[in-house]
Amino acid sequence: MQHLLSPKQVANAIGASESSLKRWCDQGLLTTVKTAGGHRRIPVQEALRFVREHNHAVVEPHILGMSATDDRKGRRIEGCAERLATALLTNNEQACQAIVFDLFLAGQPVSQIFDEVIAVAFRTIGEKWKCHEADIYEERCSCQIALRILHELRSKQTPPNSGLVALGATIEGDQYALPVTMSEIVLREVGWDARLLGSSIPFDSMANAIQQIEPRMLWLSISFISDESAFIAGFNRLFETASKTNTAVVVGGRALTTEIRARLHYSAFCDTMRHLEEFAKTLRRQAEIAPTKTRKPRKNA
Ligand code: B12
Repeated sequence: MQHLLSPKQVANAIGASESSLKRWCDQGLLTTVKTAGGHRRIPVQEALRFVREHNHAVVEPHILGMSATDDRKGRRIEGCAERLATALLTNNEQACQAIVFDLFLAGQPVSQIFDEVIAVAFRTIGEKWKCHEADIYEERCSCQIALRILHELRSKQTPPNSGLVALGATIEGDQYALPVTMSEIVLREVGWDARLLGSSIPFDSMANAIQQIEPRMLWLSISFISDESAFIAGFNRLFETASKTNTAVVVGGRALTTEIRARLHYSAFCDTMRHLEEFAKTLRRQAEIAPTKTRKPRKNA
């Protein structure tokens, strides 16, 4: 069920007056829905979009369903990666949430939070694991916390309505869940109906999904390759399937070395979530200018 807020609640969340809030609604800065009794209500995702885009300070984040903040130092990216690594390794989930959600509420692009805070924190954790300063269970536990935070961020996004479907996955044997989940959130942030199929999906199954759903984009995060030749053959076959439905194949991930990439067919390679965001925006603009003629509307799309 949709979580709806009254204008007064949103006003309280950002320390504004109820009349200002109602004026912004009247100006169309906030999209509202009407209750059966004719009262205006604001979906929580819409309130968050407004707050982020218009740079409002949030004084009562819990009203917006965010378990964030207690101070303002977390509103800048600098220093957040180190703090997050420490909070993850000490299993302090509340502190982890505060770091990420503060940045989110402050309007920092999710792509930047992912590239410059979460990925950097995990690099630190990886280094500590390598030097035996962090145990395997601490690394795994950190991943679980990060995934819960990513799922919560996703639930706070406005549902996409562009009709542009993107499917995402990791390849068989690749258990790395964070980058592929981040990609879904980044794509949804720029209006794509991004649907993460999951981790460790065989190429044949991905091909079936492409044929049935005919997405405009397939994104693959490739962090681990067990058999290089089988991967290259399977991937290039998948690219052929994707070409038939005019599906752009976008790839990224630490396992894609320059040598491997030279042997692959794909539409775009991205080093970062920021790159993905920019590419997705461009592709969206192109799709809006020239919708694909062959693609027919699907019941469950
Ligand atoms: C967590 C983790 C794992 C977990 C993941 C669990 C999970 N549920 O996700 C698991 C348990 C799978 C794991 C396993 C192993 N791991 Co590990 N792991 C890590 C760790 C600590 C974090 C990885 C991560 O998720 N980072 C966060 C993501 C978001 O960052 P990222 O991968 O850099 O992604 C960024 C970009 O690459 C890009 N990107 C990535 N994918 C995509 C996709 C698209 C479409 C786009 C646009 C962009 C993009 O954007 C991201 C954000 O900027 C790294 C350390 C590190 N340096 O990253 C080691 C690390 C990758 N692991 C390592 C190793 C050695 C292993 C094992 C071999 C250990 C073992 N002996 O069993 C196995 C591999 C087995 C396997 N089958 O995969 C080494 C790899 C060394 C090397 N030179 O290759 C690392 C670097 C640790 C280290 N310092 O030594 N690991």
